[in-house]
Amino acid sequence: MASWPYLQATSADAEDPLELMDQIEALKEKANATILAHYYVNGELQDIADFTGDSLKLARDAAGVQTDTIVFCGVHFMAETAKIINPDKRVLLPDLQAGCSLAESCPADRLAAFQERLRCEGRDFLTVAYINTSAAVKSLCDWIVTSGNAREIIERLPEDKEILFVPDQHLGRYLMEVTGRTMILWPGSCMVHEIFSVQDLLRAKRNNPGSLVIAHPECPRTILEHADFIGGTEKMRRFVAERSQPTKFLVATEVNMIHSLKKTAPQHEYVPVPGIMSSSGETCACNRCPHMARNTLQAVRDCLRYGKPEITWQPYFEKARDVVRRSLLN
Ligand code: CIZ
Repeated sequence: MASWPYLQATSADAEDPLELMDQIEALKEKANATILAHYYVNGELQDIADFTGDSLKLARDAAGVQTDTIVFCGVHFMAETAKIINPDKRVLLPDLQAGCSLAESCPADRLAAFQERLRCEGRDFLTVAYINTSAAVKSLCDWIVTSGNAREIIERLPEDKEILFVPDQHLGRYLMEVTGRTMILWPGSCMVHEIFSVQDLLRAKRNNPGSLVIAHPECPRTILEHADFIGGTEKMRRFVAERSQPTKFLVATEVNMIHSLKKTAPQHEYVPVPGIMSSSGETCACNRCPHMARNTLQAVRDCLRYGKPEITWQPYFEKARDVVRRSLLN
């Protein structure tokens, strides 16, 4: 691949958002790049992206990208997946520190040791990983699921096998309920969805009479019990789009999702379910993912300018490639 030719001096006053957007547009063209953005990144990044979506949609979009370079506005495991699907493309992640609490909860060596222990006990099982896992973990798994396709994939698995589900215990428990399959659950959870409190949700409901609660299945059961609709981000979008009557929705997921909901169905009002609320009614910002927040206009501009940080091919990507393609692209 040719060396990165787009170095330019930055002027001190170039950090105005509109100016940054212009710079990104120009650099994107020079670099022959496509920008993919997850629904959990800032609205301004969603607006300049060529594709927005959840992990499943973005994996499929990544498979169809024609340019040499992909800039993935999201977190590390998502950019890894795009690289696995596109070994010959340059995949840039604006900030390599953009990780995921779920992925971190399940390191590959611990999963391998646990699988070995189950095998030694004579257990006959399939390992199903939520997409929020490292590529090294994916390479140890039989299936990858997302909030968009988990139910369908679990329902297809042979009844005579046990299922080890990693790493999200809350999504796993929810899937056990809706599919009727018993699963061995890894004890991981998402730092954003785990933090919603029932009392705060009930207070938000009381303060917004007539509202409907839409909640992500990564939330604990105590939150889902109060939800009118449970689904991943794409399913949430479809749900609000299908309702023509203006409605107030209380949204229990990463707060940036509201940007996409507003664009999809502007007739409704969206109220973020708060992070932890104090007795005075003030809330923390913990319904905002700190990893997703590392994606900024500056970081996107700089990664296009310098051609890094880049996701580089790792030996275990080869093994992860089969399971990614089988699970996400079929
Ligand atoms: O599938 C994804 O992208 C995640 C992590 C959540 C969602 O529902 O979009």
